[in-house]
Amino acid sequence: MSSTPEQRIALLRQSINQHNYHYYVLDDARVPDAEYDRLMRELQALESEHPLLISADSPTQRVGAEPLAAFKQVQHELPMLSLDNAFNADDMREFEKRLLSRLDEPQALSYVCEPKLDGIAISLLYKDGVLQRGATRGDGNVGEDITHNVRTIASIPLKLVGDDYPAILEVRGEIYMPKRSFEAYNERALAADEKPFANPRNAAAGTLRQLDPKIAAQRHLEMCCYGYGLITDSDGQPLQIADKHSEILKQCQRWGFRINPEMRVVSGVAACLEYHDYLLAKRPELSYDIDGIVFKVDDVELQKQLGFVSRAPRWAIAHKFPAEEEITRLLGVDFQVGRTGAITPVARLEPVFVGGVTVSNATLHNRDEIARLDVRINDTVIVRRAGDVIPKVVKVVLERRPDDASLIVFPESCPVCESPIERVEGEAISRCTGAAICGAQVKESIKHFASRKAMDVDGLGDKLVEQLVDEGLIKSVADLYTLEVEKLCTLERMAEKSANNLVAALEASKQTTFAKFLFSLGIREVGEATASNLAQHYGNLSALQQADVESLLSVADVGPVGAQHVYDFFHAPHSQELLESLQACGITWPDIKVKSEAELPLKGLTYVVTGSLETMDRSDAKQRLQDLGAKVAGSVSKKTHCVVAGPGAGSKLAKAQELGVEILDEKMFLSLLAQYQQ
Ligand code: JCF
Repeated sequence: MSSTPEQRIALLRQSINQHNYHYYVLDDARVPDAEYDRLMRELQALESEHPLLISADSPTQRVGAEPLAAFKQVQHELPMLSLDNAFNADDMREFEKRLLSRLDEPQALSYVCEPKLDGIAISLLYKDGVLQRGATRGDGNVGEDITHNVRTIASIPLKLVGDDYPAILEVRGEIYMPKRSFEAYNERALAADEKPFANPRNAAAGTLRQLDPKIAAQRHLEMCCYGYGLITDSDGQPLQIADKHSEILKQCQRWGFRINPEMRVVSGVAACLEYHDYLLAKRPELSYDIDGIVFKVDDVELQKQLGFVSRAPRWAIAHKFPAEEEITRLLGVDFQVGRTGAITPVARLEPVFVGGVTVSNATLHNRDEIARLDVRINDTVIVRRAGDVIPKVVKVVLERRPDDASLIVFPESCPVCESPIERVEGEAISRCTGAAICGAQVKESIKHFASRKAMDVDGLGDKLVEQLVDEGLIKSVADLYTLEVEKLCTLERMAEKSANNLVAALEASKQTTFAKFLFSLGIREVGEATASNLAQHYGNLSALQQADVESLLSVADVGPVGAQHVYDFFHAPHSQELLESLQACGITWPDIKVKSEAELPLKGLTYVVTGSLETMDRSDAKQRLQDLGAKVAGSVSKKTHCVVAGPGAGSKLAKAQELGVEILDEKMFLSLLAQYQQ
């Protein structure tokens, strides 16, 4: 039985909306991207054949509006509220005390807890289930109409799900840019010589402020629902859809909105404080920026009794986290020399409390970054410290630039050894060319050599390495093994016991593994994982020393740049000397039995793994392929032999289809592995 175009269009819209809901609201994709794309293409084709059947709430109509000339002002149906702040546990206890003193009966209070998203507050208006407009908060009464941009956001329903929605529904929430999308955006902006955003919040605000909706459609924004405004039936009578705030939000989720998966209902202020600590610890792992926790009395009847003070409800509070951005002054810039000679400009700051610690240094990355920020000494700057990430200067407050602000001069020669500083064409990094004669590079390579994941010399910390080099006791890593207790005891603050311990630790470090030894050499582009892959591949040092670039390129995770660095290292005369002297000191490791050709059936083949797999995570899949000798690459190209694609695979799968590369789904992949099971 065939259906009419109307029926087919309705069916397609319904399934696409359902897939969107599972994907964007429930985070639980129902169909592979390819299937979704097919439905979307079929709908687009039908609609272009029958343009009269196009409706504004069709999933094809998210983009396509013409750019606006200016923003319209809109009056919210009910005002958008703000939140009172708490900054510590005492403020929170005060909050609960205030609540209890206003309520008639003593009682245990239940609170809805949720992360406070650091984005842009918005209000969405639905009439008869169809999105009419989206507006910014503005002054709480009047905001700006951003409907054209809001329509491009996939987690905002154009039409509500189900058929039990009210005639009028005003939904409140936060629009934000996930951290990863923000980073990806900035990377692209920098590569295209465009201005990056200082943080995800600015990125969201800057995107919503665009008059042309195509821009918002290209950037990845999300919306999370946390409240509601006016809700009425078809006679305009206010409706109360549930008697708990948390239940109302769950109903909003059924209507198609995303609510925060971290949301909880807890009882009493002590549990609120526990939730605060839980989320503060989890903050770095969240995929979005938050600046605190919002607590709301869950009982709608109690909310009504408590009421408002001006624009802020008495029944809600934001417990703010320590700010991740602060304002301070740039006192000067030092230039640090790293292990490979890379010169990093480091901002010396007037100490400031940010991200939970006092910060007095922040990275300025490189010469281009200084130019991009247009930062000068004595400028007022914004520093950011998020999680355990190194603090960085993200912005200059130009309005506060003093008359005596002076330009930062990037040095021409190394501040430590005075060798010329060189910048390779097309690279952002400038490097000291001093290598082994540069004291800074020597110190950093010894620190690296002794570190835990390298030779693991217990007790040989950064400070001690600096002391040993400064006092002339060592000049290179090999000298470490000539250290004697007597000489060590001449160092300041070095007792005989510590000296004995250090010599014993050096002795113990001589028994190592091939991978750790390779990593400790500090070859450019050879991190822990690559060192381990090289060790597995070649099994012993002389095989690796004899490898040519082409052979190195067949090692997992080794690209052209890395291969060249490894080759150059083993062919430099001083490296030969170094390797010989280290082995002469007694450093040994067991050679690794290299797998035979028969054990590496996928040798010479390049795989790409994309999307999510059900039976294992991507890194396991990668390891299994590598164990069989395959090289696993991060992107699809002409050189790719095969792509393993799970649900949610996107552009990599499309590229593979375009290039005609073989594609395996999870089932086929598992049978491939089974075929080679030893
Ligand atoms: O996530 C937020 N930024 C957020 C802001 C969450 C909330 O529950 C809010 C809010 C602003 C006002 N609630 C109100 C009443």
